[in-house]
Amino acid sequence: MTFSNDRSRIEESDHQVQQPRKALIVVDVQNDFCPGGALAVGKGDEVVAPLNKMITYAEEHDWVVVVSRDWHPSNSKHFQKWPPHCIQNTPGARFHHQLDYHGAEVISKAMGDNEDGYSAFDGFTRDGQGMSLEEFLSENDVSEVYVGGLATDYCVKATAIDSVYRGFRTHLLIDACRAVDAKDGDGERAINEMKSEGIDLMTTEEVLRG
Ligand code: VGL
Ligand code: ZN
Repeated sequence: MTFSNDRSRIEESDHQVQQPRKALIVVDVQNDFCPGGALAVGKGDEVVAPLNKMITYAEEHDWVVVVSRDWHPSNSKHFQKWPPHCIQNTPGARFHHQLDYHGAEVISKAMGDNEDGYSAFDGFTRDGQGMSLEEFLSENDVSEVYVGGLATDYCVKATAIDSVYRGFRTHLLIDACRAVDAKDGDGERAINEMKSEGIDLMTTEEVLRG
């Protein structure tokens, strides 16, 4: 290879404009939100299979993959509203053992004593000591986000709405989320609310088909 070819290659990379990227955000697929857990979501574990397919697809297409986790201190005031769940470093706070999260960036949220922290946008990288999710997505040139996980009527909804408010084009993976449904219809109402906020509803199959 000649010197001038080398030089032009360097200039190309110097001036390279980053293409906008997509991100998959997998919300709170943790043992306590799955059957047998402290705050079990009905059929919560059914999100694992479609989300694993999405993770594989995302990795093959150079997307950013994020998994959020509810990461509460044991004395959280959040436990005045909810049974204690997802306490830092306990088995209930671990990701579901079948979730393929190992290549993903982990976002820890709800670490304050007085914090509900439903949205993944309330969380941070590096065990909660690093950058916010929004900074992380910006650093990775993300403009479009796909959200799934647990639970539709709390953390998924809060995350998707924060995402669209922050200007990301936002899609909800309707087959890859499940609701707490404390009141009958909460999940359905959450989906309608997300839709009216401008969030696009899609199935995993639609994404995989391209
Ligand atoms: C969640 C209730 C309490 C969730 C977290 O992940 O949706 N729900 N804490
Ligand atoms: Zn919680």
